[in-house]
Amino acid sequence: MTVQTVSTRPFTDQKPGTSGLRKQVPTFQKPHYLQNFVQSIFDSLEGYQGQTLVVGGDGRYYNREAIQIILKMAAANGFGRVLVGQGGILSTPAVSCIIRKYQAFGGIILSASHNPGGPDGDFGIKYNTGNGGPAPENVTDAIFARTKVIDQYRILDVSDVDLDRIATTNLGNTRIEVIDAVTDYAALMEALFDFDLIQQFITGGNFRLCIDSLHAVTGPYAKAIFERRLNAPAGTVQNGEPLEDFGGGHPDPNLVYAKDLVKVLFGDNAPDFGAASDGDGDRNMILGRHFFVTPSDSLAVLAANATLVPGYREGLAGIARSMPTSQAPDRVAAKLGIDCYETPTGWKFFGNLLDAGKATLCGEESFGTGSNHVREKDGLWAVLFWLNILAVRKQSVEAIVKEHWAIYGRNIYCRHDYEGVDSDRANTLMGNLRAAVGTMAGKSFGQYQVDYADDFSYTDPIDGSVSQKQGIRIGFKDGSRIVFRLSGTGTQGATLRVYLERYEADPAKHDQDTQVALADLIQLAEEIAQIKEWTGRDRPTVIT
Ligand code: VG1
Ligand code: CO
Repeated sequence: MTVQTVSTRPFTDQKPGTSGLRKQVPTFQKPHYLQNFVQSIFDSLEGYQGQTLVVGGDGRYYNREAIQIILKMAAANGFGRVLVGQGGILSTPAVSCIIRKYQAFGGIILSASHNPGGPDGDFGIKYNTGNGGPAPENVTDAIFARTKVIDQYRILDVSDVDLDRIATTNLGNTRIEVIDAVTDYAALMEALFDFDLIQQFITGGNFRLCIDSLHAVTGPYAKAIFERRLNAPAGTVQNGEPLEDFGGGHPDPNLVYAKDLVKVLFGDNAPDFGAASDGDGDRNMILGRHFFVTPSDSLAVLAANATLVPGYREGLAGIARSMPTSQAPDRVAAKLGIDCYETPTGWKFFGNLLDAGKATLCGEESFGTGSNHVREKDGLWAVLFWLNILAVRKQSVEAIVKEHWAIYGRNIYCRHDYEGVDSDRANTLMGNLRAAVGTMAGKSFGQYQVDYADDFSYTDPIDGSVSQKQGIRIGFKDGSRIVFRLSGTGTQGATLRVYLERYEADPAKHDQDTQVALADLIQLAEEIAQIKEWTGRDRPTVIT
C-alpha cells in the first residue's frame, strides 16, 4: 500500500459557483479532473491531519467512482477517519448534521443538486467546513486559486472500499467507517419535532399526505421517517428509490419539474398535503390540496408559527432570507420585533449569522428553508415543520396561508427563468442593467416610481467580508421589486432569473392569480431589460 504522487496540470475552469463546482459528467471523468479539485481543497486547508472527514453524495451517476477516489486521496493526505454514507448516499443536510455531531473537520458532498443526472447529466462537488455549512467565499476562493497552479496530487494505490456494508476498514492509517445514512439525521429530526403528535395526526384517518422524492436522495430518509417511524401508509413516499439518472427527471421540486406530485395534489380526491425534495435533499416544495405555497411564504409561515414546534418553543433570534426571496418574512420579523437579514443567493451566506446566533430560521425563494439545527437548507425538516404546525392547528394548508395573508398582507411573488441562453448575450443584458441602475432612482415607469436601484452588495455583519455584484435590484415606492441575476449553478450557457414581487394588503384581492397580479411588473421587466431581444426567447422556460 503506497502513496502515489501523481503529476498533473491545472484545469482553468474549476471556479466554484453558488454551490460548489458543477460540470457535466464527461468533464468530471477527464483524467485528473476530480483529483485536481479534491487535492486543491485539501491544499487550501490547514490542520486536518488525523481529523475526521465526512463524505457522501446524492447517488447520481459517477457518485460511487468519485467517492472511491476521494477516500483514497483523503487517506493519502493524512485524514485520520472518514465517515461515508452506506452506498455512498448522504443527503446534504445529513452531511451537515453528521459533521456537527461527530465534530468532523469538514465534509465533501457529491451532488449537482437540482440539475439532471446520468452519463450526459451533471455532477458536482462541494466542500463543507467544520460548522457543517458550505465553505464561505474566502475558502472557495482559496480552492480556486490552488486549482490554477496545482501540479501534483496524492492518492493511495489500493483496491476499492465496499460501500454497501456497514463496517470499518483501514486504508493505510485512515479508518474508513461506512455508516447508516439515515440514523443520525432521523434522530435530530425527532429531537426537534413532536413526532407523537404528528403520528397521531397522520394516522388518525382525517389527513392524507404524499411525499415525492423524485428518485433522488431523500427516498431512504422519507421512507424511514414517514412510513416507518411515523406509520404513514406504505406508498406515502412516491419515487422513493434513488436512481443514478433520477429516472430521467429533473430533481427540482417546483411546479414544473415535480409534475407527478402536482398532478396528485391538484387532481380529484387529492390528499391534504404534498411535498417534494430535490436531488440532494436540501430543497422542499409544500403543497396543500389544490394549493401551492411559495417558498417565501413558507418561510414566513414557519416563522410566524415557530413557537408551536418543540425545537423552536423559545422563539426566534432572527430570520435571514436571500435577497431575491420575497419580503414576506420581513413582515413577520417586524411583528415579532426581531431582525431580518438580507443576504446574497446561496446558503453559504447564512453560516455566520447562524453561528453567531443572530438568525434561527433562514430561507431562499428557490425552495430552500432551514434553521440553526444544521448549516444547510433542509427539505424534510421543512416538511416535518409544516406537519407539526398542521397537527397543532388542525386547519388546511390553504387556510393557514390565507389567514397569514389576512394578518400580514400578501407578497405576491414569482420567478421567471430563461434557461440555456447564450452566455455572452446574457452578460450583455446584465451589463446594460448595471450601467442603467445608477441613474434609475426617482424615475417613473407608468404608475411605478423607482425608490432605489443597485447591483446588490453585501457586507457580512459578522466578519465584515464584502460580496459584490450579487444581482440587480429595482425597488419601487409601493414596495414592489424586480430583481435580475444570472444563475451560478448551471453548466450550459447562462440562465437568467427574473424575480418579481408586489405587495397587496387588501384581503379581498388575495385570491388573484399570480401571473395576472404581476402582469404590469412582468411587462416592465421586459421594457427595462429587453429580455426578448437578448435571450432570443419570447417566454420563460420555467415560471415558479
Ligand atoms: C440556485 C438557487 C439558490 C440556491 C442554489 C443552490 O442558485 O437560486 O437559491 O442556493 O441554487 O441550491 P443559482 O445561482 O442557480 O440561482 V441547491 O439545492 O441546487 O445546491
Ligand atoms: Co439541493
